[in-house]
Amino acid sequence: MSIETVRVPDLGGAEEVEVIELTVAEGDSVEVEQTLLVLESEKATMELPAPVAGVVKKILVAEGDKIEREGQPLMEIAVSSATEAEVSEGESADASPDEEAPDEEAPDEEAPDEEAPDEEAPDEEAPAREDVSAKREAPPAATGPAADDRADVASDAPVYAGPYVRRLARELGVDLQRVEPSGPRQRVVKEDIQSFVRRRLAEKVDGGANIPVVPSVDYARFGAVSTGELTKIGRITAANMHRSWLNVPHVTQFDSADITELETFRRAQAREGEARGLKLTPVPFILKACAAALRDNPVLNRALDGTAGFVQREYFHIGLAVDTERGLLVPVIRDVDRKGIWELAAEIVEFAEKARTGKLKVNEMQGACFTVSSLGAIGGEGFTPIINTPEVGILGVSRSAVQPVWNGTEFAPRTLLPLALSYDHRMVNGADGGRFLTQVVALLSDIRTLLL
Ligand code: CAO
Repeated sequence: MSIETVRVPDLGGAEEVEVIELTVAEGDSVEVEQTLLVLESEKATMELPAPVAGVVKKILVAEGDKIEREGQPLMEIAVSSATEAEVSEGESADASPDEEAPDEEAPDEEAPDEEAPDEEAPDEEAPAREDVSAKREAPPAATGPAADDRADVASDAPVYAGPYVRRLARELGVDLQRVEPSGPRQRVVKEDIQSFVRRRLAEKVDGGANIPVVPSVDYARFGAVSTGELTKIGRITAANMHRSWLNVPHVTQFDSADITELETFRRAQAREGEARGLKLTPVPFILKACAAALRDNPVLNRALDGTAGFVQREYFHIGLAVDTERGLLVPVIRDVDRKGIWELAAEIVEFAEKARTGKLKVNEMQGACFTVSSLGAIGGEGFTPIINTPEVGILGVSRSAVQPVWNGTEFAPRTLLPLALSYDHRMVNGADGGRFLTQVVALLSDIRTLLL
């Protein structure tokens, strides 16, 4: 019997080489070419095959050890005389035993017992091997470029990968469970991560998720121009609107409320308004009607939570869009359902003033369930407001106008208020939206019901 020392081979200049897996234990019998251990550098993972058959006598390194130099002894294999005779016979027949062991003779099939040390080694004995120790499930049949997406693999399936590959995956945000391994013994190697990332990036482009770029135009070619910059509020609004436009499938539904009686009542409050130092506009009535409709149509008072859930709010805070010189601001009027018309009117004036003088606090613009955007004082017959996502609804109010309405016997002059409800069709169905808007219309058309 003689002792064969297995040494670190020529590493081709690789640095920071580490022993990432020992596939045999002391006392194991090994065949020629059977994998003894796996080394990994930043460039590659390599298996070290047994140069001779015999019994592993001594293992001189542990998993996680850094390789110091080429030629460093790694393992000692006791070679029996019978085996030695075989080896020398083989050597005399062909001086290159390496080439005699083609890939098809993979030791996995040849010596299943020796090749399954992982099951024999409990995790407690080799915690560092936890991620590489269990046998990996056979990968699904590769079917081309998309086969890397292993969404079907159980998330707790063990993954064979060394520390460098794991670090690379972490840095790139790649879930190793989803990467198809191509390395030896179902090992994920650096190239697998790279091609995974390449494919995902290509998918993004092919999948149309990228937005075509609007070409820039030299407007000065066509006449005099000047340039300017968006205000900070303008930039934030632009980003929010873009996000909502891209994410939310908007539906906008239109109706008109007959506010003839509301207007008569409102005008009758002029003296009371003077006494309070307030002007009563249609907006507080609209807020009040929305709070009642949110209460009765709770789906509009939800927020989507991820793709499968929602949050049902039990409070009724409503944002009110305020036009300011610096841009659009949306203060939030809290607990609209519990406040009276005058109280709401006072808050609107206070918030509009704060918004226009830059005094709104951040928390006064948070927590809305729904938004009202009124262009009534400005004009227009209708517009399609963009939802302030993650809210699921917004009411756009346009300018009321006196119009002839058929009352069954004749046309009568009535004041009609055009309303447009935009809703997030992922959460709100047309029927929900229809019921909500119909209720708002009914409440504004008969304001006595608002008191109920
Ligand atoms: N139809 C007809 N007249 C209306 C009306 C309507 N729907 N809504 C308000 N008015 C009248 C008011 O009654 C008032 O007239 P009087 O002085 O004769 O009474 C006048 O318009 C001015 O109202 P106001 O603007 O001072 O107050 P308001 O309560 O109507 O609105 C606020 C308050 C803060 C909503 C408003 O000032 C504002 O900023 N609106 C713009 C919101 C906006 O920009 N939305 C778009 C967002 S998306 O880009």
